[in-house]
Amino acid sequence: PPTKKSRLSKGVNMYACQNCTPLHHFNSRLTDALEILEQHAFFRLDQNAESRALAFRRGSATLKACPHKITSVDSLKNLPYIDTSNSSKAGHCKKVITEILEEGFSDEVEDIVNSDFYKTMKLFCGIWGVGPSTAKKWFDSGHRHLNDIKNLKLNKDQTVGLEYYEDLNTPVSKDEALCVSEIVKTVCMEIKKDLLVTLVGGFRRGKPAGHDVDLLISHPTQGEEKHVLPKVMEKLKDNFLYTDKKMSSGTTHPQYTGKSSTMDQFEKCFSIFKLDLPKSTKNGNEKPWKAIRVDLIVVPTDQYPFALLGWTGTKHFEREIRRYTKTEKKVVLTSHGMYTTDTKQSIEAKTEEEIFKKLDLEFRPPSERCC
Ligand code: DGT
Ligand code: MG
Repeated sequence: PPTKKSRLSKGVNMYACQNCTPLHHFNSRLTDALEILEQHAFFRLDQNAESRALAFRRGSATLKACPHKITSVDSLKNLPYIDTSNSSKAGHCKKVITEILEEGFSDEVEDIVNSDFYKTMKLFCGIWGVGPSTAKKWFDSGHRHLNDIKNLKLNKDQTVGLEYYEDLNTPVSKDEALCVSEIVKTVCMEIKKDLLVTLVGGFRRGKPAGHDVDLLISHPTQGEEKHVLPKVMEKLKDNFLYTDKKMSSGTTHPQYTGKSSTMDQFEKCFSIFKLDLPKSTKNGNEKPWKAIRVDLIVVPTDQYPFALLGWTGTKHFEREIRRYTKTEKKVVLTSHGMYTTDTKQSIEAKTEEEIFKKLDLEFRPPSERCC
């Protein structure tokens, strides 16, 4: 079982993967503020940007897991990553939460939201293929509008990201995601009738809208998934506005995959999909389709439960379950599998439930991983 240290009072645990974090919770006013601070820290790219951003995200995750509305500073006591007696880094979270509870707003958050820097960074980071470092470079050169960017040297992703900026920054509805999923399923069935297409990411957690559609493609027989992706892409070529295929490195054993927790070695395709809109949503001057970001990830069946867990998110949930696993269990968990850190012994699992069980974690269905 988790060590005593990792279990704190009020039912909120230290590792977000131990908590029940539903999509709808009681403290969104506070978590919205902390997530603005998180994003701002991430945008600034200064020395401790990452750990500062993480401190805000951890505070936010704690509040999301609170089974009640926080209405007083007193009730922050013992909350992980917020109560200062547990960590010095929690001080900033507590200060902002206190301001909002007592004044109704936080000057710091208001100043950030209204700043040229934050608004511009959000605008530029909304371009597919643009991260904070490129956005900041443009900001520092004096650029403030999308029009300023059009004549700069852009890579392929950024060029299409800019071209479809409006569509790609309009949330993808659950219906649209299901539509894309059905189209992909249909062509997969034509290739091999047992191919399995699974909608993962935020939609699997129950989000009503998202920024993209994440689909796992697998086959119940090991090896039958090989060579499928090029065929899927060929059959869908009229549905794609853009594709960026990533080859599998071939070394998908968890021991040999990269260090980064967000990268994996599956064969995959990052694409922009052209989804025809139903007649009822078309109006006269609008184009009859919508550009949607779609990721197709091909997963061998023996790694499927790990890929399912890894691609269901949230990003913070993934970071936390890997941190818990490494610290508390001395096990490395990736989207490919898990193994013990000392003897490098692989630990098998056939389902997500089995992964949680082998890690001595209470099972959290996708709808409770919204941290
Ligand atoms: P969204 O799309 O904004 O509504 O929210 P999500 O949760 O679907 O976020 P998304 O699509 O960025 O990522 C879904 C999950 O998949 C997330 O937990 C992280 C994981 N993921 C995303 N990209 C990669 C990747 O390149 N490699 C790996 N291993 N995982 C990834
Ligand atoms: Mg997604």
